[in-house]
Amino acid sequence: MGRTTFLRAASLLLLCALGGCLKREDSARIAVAVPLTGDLSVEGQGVRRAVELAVAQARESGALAFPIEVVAFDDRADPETAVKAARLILADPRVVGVIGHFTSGCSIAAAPVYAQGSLAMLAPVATNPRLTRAQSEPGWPGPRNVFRLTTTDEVQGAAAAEFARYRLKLRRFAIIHDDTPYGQGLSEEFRKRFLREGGRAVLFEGISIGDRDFRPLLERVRREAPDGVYFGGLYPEFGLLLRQARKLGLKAVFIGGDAAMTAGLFAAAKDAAEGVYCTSPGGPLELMPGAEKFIAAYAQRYPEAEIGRYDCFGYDAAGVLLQALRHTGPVSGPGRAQVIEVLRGVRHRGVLGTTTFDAKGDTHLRTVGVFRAYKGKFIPARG
Ligand code: ABU
Repeated sequence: MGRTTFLRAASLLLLCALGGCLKREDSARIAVAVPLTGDLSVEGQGVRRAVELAVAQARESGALAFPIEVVAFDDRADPETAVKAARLILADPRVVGVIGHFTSGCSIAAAPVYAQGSLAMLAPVATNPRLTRAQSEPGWPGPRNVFRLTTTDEVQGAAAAEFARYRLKLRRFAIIHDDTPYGQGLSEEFRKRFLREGGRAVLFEGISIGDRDFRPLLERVRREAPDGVYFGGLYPEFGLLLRQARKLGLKAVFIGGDAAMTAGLFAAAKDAAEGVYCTSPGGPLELMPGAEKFIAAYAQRYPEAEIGRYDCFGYDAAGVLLQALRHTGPVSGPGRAQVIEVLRGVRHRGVLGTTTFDAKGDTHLRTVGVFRAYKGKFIPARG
């Protein structure tokens, strides 16, 4: 037994000792907490389906020696609702881990609730760096329980800035964000790297989720005549902004982040989406190491559903958690901390590649792809 494995085993024994005689359940539940209604429901439902697929496969293969089921919670992409859902999840003694939340705002709000009950949280797609950083700060109310399957906006924002500066050779950008932890954080990361690479930010401005009229802001953008506009936010606002920008005759190149890169963008922006660039952690699904089997299994189980950009992250989050549960069994109460301990050293080969976590809880997989909207689809961008 290596030193690390020995230390991990020793700390598990200590946890068991501290927890006294740990109560064991006969069965386990994995909670998935994502938006199941509202603008982001297409993405949330996709993640839920992917988690259910992974759990069904584990059940069917006999990989687990106990019954397991998925329970889904709708956080409506709203941080307050997410906290309420987190409290319900924590109160269920059969829940051994949670996959969620979808947005960074919900994830950041709910993570300390799960920490209070030593419940592992696997965030499939929330990209704000603060999510994992917060758990190393003083006052965190439990163990470091957050693990993230996607790379962060530090990486994504920098990738977009380098693409803009060196591939597109653009120098002046207007930057607009949606005032959420995700949108603002991503925009700040873009700006930081863009300035470092010799670019200029001629405007940095927030809008609000639900805004419908961007024309006064776009008039200001037009007066600045930037080469590009960077948008940090979700697809409904980005789609509307694109339409209004094109109507005003703005010729700038538009770049968005992963949450803009959805089928919903084409519905919201119509023709104005054409030529827009977006970054997305993980690169194209088809080129991911475990894509082929995943795509086939997904199509077989959900013949009516189109596979979404984020589903592979939900699927691998479930795979990682299931792998940990093979070691811990269906724990509850203080025993939930055992799942966290095992996750720290997990090594899971999934669709995204081989997931392992750094000391912060972030994945070591840091690929970011750049895509371009072309005839109603996103295709890998050449620059
Ligand atoms: N990164 C995709 C989901 C949006 C967010 O992080 O809030």
